[in-house]
Amino acid sequence: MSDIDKDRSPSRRAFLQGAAAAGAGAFAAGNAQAATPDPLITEVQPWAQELGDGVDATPYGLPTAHEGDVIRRNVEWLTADTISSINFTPIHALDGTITPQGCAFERHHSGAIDLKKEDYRLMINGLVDTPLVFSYSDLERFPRENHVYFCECAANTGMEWAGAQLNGAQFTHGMIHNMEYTGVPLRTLLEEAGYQTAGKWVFVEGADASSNGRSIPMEKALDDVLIAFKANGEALRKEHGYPVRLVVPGWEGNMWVKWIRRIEVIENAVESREETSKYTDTLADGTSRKWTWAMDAKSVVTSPSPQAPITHGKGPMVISGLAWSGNGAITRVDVSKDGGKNWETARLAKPGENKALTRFYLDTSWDGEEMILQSRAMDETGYVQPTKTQLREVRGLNSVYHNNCIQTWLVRSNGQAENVEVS
Ligand SMILES: Nc1nc2c(c(=O)[nH]1)N[C@H]1C(S)=C(S)[C@@H](COP(=O)(O)O)O[C@H]1N2
Ligand SMILES: [Mo]
Repeated sequence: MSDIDKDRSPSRRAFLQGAAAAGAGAFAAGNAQAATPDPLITEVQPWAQELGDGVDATPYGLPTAHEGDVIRRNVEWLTADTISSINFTPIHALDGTITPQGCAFERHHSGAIDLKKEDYRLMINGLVDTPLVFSYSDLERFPRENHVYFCECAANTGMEWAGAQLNGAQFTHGMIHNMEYTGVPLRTLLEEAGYQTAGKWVFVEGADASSNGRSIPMEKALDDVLIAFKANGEALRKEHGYPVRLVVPGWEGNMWVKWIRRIEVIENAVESREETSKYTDTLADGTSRKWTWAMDAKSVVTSPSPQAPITHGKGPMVISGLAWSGNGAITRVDVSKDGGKNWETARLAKPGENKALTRFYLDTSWDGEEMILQSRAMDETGYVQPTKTQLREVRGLNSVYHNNCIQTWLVRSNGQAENVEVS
């Protein structure tokens, strides 16, 4: 057993000693050696001397002002304006796996539109026996399902191909969110319309100006695609496609059409559109790969990370992060503190779920030394997340999309972290 292994489950006593030694006031009362009494323990505080807010102070609750920096952020130089743009989920500051809609990344090609339920229509046409138009309340009459899925933009981590660039997990890995969707399987609606066997694809489009038209193979459309109208129990937010969006589990975000208004059953994929060909992947030999739909297994340490430095001293420490795979469930995540030379298996907070985020923890101890932190995900297909070098051998340096390489954070002895590369 290495020293690292021994340190993995610090005893409660060791934990308390560590905390007292680091000067944590909360333990002062029980510690004979503590010199100064902690007023937060010994004095009656202002919030205990007056009354708090009554109910209904905020009929729809907001996060406390003390968490005001847990927000989506945009990188201004990435796009010309905020209309056709993207922002990033503050994954460095969240825990668990569900992304609150209020801080889930947004990606719009022509802005987030305002569409009322009453004005909402969904048409199914093309190679079907009966073309149909559904209103919002029509959709509510079909048997519905609940599923948790991640949605990752194909461009997530796309700025990191040529070198470590953006300094924070929010910016390198924050084009992702994970919500519990309520909706009707697309299969149910296709069956209702009577899709014909000649139909090999569905062409899906949104009600916004960009329409974001995409072709999806019929096999996927009949498998797990959802017509979703709720996320995390409540209505979709405007920016995520209110009142109805497409959920395409495990596949790149651009296929998850928001404000979905039409589904056409077709024989051949629509390829003429600029949008459909935009997401090709450049390969190292200069050729391109046209379709890459599933998001391969990936992970990132969210804490510590550049925006979430270590603020405590030596001793017990929780390293935490997220892992996911568009091809199924995460089965294992390993963490390295020395740039990939040695690996320790992290604890999954829950068994990995199909095409959903998995939270991992390494309950460990920090000796105050520099760390070169990495995480490596494995999924149920046996796939192992590649290193940056391995991925570049196949994809070169000029790719943008589908970068699922192992991320490296250099954590300095002062607790500050930065985005780096190891060879
Ligand atoms: N109608 C429509 N759907 C859309 C888009 C869009 O611009 N218009 N953007 C797509 C892209 S590229 C992504 S990554 C996801 C992002 O979903 P979100 O904004 O809910 O995070 O929506 C997709 N669906
Ligand atoms: Mo995207």
